[in-house]
Amino acid sequence: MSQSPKPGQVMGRRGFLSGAAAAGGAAAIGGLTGPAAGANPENLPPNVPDWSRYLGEGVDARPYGVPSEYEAHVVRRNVAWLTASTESSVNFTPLHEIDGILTPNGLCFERHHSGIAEIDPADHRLMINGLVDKPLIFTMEDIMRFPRTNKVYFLECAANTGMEWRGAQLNGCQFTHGMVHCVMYTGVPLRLILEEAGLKTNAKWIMPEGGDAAGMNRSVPLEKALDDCLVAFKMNGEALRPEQGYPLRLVVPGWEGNMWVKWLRRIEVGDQPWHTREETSKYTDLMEDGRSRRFTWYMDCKSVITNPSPQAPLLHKGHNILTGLAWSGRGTVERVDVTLDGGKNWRTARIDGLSLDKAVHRFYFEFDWNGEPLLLQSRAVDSTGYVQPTKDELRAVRGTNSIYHNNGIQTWHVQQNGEVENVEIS
Ligand SMILES: Nc1nc2c(c(=O)[nH]1)N[C@H]1C(S)=C(S)[C@@H](COP(=O)(O)O)O[C@H]1N2
Ligand SMILES: [Mo]
Repeated sequence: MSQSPKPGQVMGRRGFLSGAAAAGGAAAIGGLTGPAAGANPENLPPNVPDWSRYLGEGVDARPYGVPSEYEAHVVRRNVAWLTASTESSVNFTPLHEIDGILTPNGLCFERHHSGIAEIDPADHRLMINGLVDKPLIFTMEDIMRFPRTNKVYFLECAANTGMEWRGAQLNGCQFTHGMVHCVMYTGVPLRLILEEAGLKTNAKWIMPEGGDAAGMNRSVPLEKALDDCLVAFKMNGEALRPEQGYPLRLVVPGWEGNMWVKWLRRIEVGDQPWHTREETSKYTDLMEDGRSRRFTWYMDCKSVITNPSPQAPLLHKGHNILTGLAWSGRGTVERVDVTLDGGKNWRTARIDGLSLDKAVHRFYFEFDWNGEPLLLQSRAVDSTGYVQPTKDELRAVRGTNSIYHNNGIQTWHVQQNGEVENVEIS
């Protein structure tokens, strides 16, 4: 290898992969063994397995379904040292454990400034005030009598991958890229609600505000509010989870997650931006020359290989599946290219499933592995023709003072034993 990878900080060894008995049929690579290696021979053919000998649980056992006990490792995880408290903090979607384009509700990452507000929908109100003909207060029942629509959108926190600006840090795509989720929202176009109140001719901006203790608020230009924003009450068919803003959240497609106000209680209409905390001291980046970027709303095109990755090592030689996610706040993803050798050769991956505007796209690349070290990267191109940059290209323009909006190309180093590390190459 001509490039020398700089390893990331190892956090949390993959304990769930080691220690399994080597009884399975799968050939283990360099001591790494998958779940098949831990099989109980009594359950294997030609024996009749345990679960075929007894009646199972009845239909009254699980009024609200939960995953199999064998999937208990598939959970959101936080990184304790990142924040001083868990109430003003973040956890991460286990991207290496999911497939397709939709994130299951219970696995959507959470980002709160003041913990999860627990709201009784009977007591919840949405107020519209400011530059409107008639200020209005809606109940949840009022909201649900507006015409509604269903849309699949990704939400990405602007701080996703923010820890990687100065080099490889966190060992796992869950931690480097897990501040993204993608669900189907059911909600009312915000335009219909604003029109109900009637906009004054000098109306130019709105300020959505949350009902949590943070009362989190942001300025959103009226053009965007009238274009594709939703006031959503359902995700993937069921009520929003409390973590995601139950009973009501703002959906701001393609724009940074911070603007998607949860527990939405008020929208003020104004003629200029408010310059709230979340768009001045936070969610803004300092450039090399000391000036700050202002109103960086769009989430630019980005991709990541989720498997293999540090939490999902290669377990077999021969046929293997590489997969990952790509998204763009400016449209659809047109193409994803992948390299196994740190960028010497690029091949086009197969985008599979739906290609929806401002939603994540799933890509696959089937390959054969002979045990040689690999440097994996993916590079996405969106429907505007924008090409995902390298991290060095980003730094050349933005410097190294940034936290937010890091959409640079990620590198994973696959070692001969199948273990995978977060590295950077230049
Ligand atoms: N009211 C309120 N809305 C909020 C927040 C918050 O703390 N309070 N966090 C914001 C941030 S920074 C992000 S990235 C997204 C996270 O949405 P999620 O928790 O559904 O993943 O919600 C946004 N909306
Ligand atoms: Mo965020």
